[in-house]
Parts: sequence; structure tokens; C-alpha cells
Amino acid sequence: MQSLPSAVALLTAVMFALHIGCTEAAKLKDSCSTCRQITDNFSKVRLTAKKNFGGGNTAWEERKLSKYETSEIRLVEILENVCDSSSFECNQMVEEHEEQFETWWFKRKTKHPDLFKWFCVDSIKVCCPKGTFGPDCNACLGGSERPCHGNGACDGDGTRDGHGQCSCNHGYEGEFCLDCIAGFYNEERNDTHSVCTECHDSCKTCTGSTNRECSDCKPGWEKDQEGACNDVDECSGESPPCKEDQYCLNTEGSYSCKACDKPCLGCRGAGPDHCLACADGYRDEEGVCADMNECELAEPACPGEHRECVNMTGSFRCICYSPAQKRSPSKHQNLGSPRFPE
Ligand SMILES: *[C@@H]1O[C@H](CO)[C@@H](O)[C@H](O)[C@H]1NC(C)=O
Ligand SMILES: *[C@@H]1O[C@H](CO)[C@@H](O)[C@H](O)[C@H]1NC(C)=O
Ligand SMILES: *[C@H]1O[C@@H](CO)[C@H](O)[C@@H](O)[C@@H]1NC(C)=O
Ligand SMILES: [Ca+2]
Repeated sequence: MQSLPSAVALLTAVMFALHIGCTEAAKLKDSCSTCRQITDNFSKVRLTAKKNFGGGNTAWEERKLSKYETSEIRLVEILENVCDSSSFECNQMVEEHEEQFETWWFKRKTKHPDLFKWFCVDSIKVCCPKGTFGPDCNACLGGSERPCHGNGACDGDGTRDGHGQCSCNHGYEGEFCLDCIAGFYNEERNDTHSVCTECHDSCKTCTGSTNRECSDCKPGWEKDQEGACNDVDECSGESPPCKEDQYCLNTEGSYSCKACDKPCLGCRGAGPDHCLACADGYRDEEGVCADMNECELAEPACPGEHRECVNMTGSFRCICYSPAQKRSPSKHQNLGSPRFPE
């Protein structure tokens, strides 16, 4: 058996190796994106030549310009402007590979005008051509022409990193992104091309775009005699699925329960004109539950001396007053509930 210290040392070594492995992989992807930015910026900066030069139209000026455009001075000028001063990775990469830029500038740029390909892919090998991945730039699943058959992204595409697997776009699945997920159907399909289209709202699975082509209906939908999926009207049943102080509202594929209006005691729909009965403090006036005035009932709502009735929405209040300050409310207010509903 190993002694504890050597086990710890081994564990540390393993963790260190794993750590290196991880940061190394992340660096590969980042290096490629830095390199791409450098070569993109290189081309952009290079285009500004005429502007900086001040321009000129005489043959002499043209000749001088073209000489300047291919000069060492011009190369240095471009390289100085390719990186943002804050981008450490960019400045480091340019500095590290200055010689390559010089080689390309003086000897390769005519034969290999694509700086990205020459520099990032072929010379310093931090990127791969489109549609390929990994240390050896192998083709992505589905081929480098149309990785993932055009229906997904290839892991590591265009970099020296990754494993080439596909992560499929929404609607697609399978190793090659040719299959459709549930709720989608193959509108077109052969060994290399696949188009997945979303089923009708009512279908869980389907073979075509309409509600007559559902294999199964989604919950909230049911098949009619012709086999088409239609909305279930949950509200039309014998016992609607809502509480007593709610009404049921049918929707496509579902339903909802809405609170009744305050004047209602149960209801068929929104508003005081759809009540089943009127709540306490309201009375039916030609099919509408309206606030009633409890203070005008034959039997006084606030019996006793020094008390005054005040009509309120859905209720009333008894206000006490001392005889001296008649009709001005005191601290003693109590909320009354109507004793004479309807
Ligand atoms: C490339 O140029 C753009 C715009 O000038 C700049 O924002 C970007 O940081 C540059 N890229 C790098 C890697 O510095
Ligand atoms: C597959 O379908 C695509 C698009 O419809 C077509 O261009 C291609 O030739 C077809 N391939 C085969 C092998 O049939
Ligand atoms: C109480 O009385 C009824 C009947 O006259 C009126 O319609 C209501 O508007 C009134 N309610 C309030 C708060 O004044
Ligand atoms: Ca419904």
C-alpha cells in the first residue's frame, strides 16, 4: 500500500495534468478566434492605405503609392494597428509571429492572398478550414461541405479543438441531425438532406402540417370522427372544472378559470350581468347585480340613538355621533353587513 504523502503527491500530479489539459483545450479555441480577428483586422487596416497616404492622381503619385503599399514600413504600420492595445492575446500572437507576417508580406501574398488560411490554418495551425475540426482538421460529422447536414453546429468547427459531433438546431435530432424531434415531421428526407417542420398546434406527433395529419393529439385536444384533432371544450361539461366563485373560459387546447365579478355569487361569465345570484349587499335589477342602499330599507339598518347609516358599495356603515356634534363621525364606526339581502 502507498504511503499517504505519496498518494497526495500522485493526486496533485493528476489534478495538475487535468488542469493543463483543460486550459490547453480552451486556449486552442481562443487562439483560433484571436488569429481570425488579427487576419480580419489586418485586411481592414490594409484597406485604409490610400486614406492615410493622402491620395493623389498623378502617375508619379500612383507609383509612389504602390511602392509604399508593399513596403516594410507599411507592414509595420498595419501590424501596429491590428490589435487593440488592451488585447493581450492579440499583441502576443502578432509579436510571436512577426517573421511569418514578413514572409507572407514579401514572398507569399501573391500566391496565397488569403491571409487567414495561410497564417492561421497552414502556418501556425491554430485554426482549421471550415467544416473541419481538431488537431488534424478532420471533417465534421455529415462532411465538411455541409457539417451536420446543414441542420446543426459541429463541435470545434474551424478550430484545432473539439470532437466534431453535432448539436442540432431546434426541431432536429440524432447523430447526423436528420431526424425530427417529437412535434416535428420530415417534410423532406433522403440520406443527406432533411427538413423538419413543426406539427399543427393540436398534434403531439404527426406526419404532415394539418390537424388531420396528427398521429396523436396533444392533451386538451381530441380526435373527431374524421380523425382530426379538435379542441376539447372543458367548459361545456356537466361539472365545469372551476371553483364556485369562478367562471370557465374555453381556449384552444386548454381553458382557464376567471374570478367572478364582486357583485356575483357564482357566475356564467365576466361582469355583474352574468351572475348566477347576487352577493350580499347587491340586488338583482333587471338581470344586473347592483349595489343596494341598506339605509333606505323599511327596517332601519342602524337602530338606536345617535347612529347614522351610510350606504357603501356592497355594504353600509353605522356612524356614531355625540348629540353635541351631530352628524360628525366619531371614532366608533362599525362595518355592517346587510341583514336584508336581495
Ligand atoms: C480588431 O479591430 C477592432 C476594431 O478596430 C477592435 O475592436 C478589436 O479589438 C481588434 N481585435 C483585436 C484582437 O484586438
Ligand atoms: C436529397 O435531397 C436534396 C434536396 O432535395 C437533393 O438536392 C439531393 O440530390 C438528394 N440526394 C439524393 C441522394 O437523392
Ligand atoms: C347605494 O345606493 C344605491 C341605490 O340607491 C346606489 O345605486 C349606490 O350607488 C349607492 N352606493 C354608494 C357607495 O353610494
Ligand atoms: Ca379547450
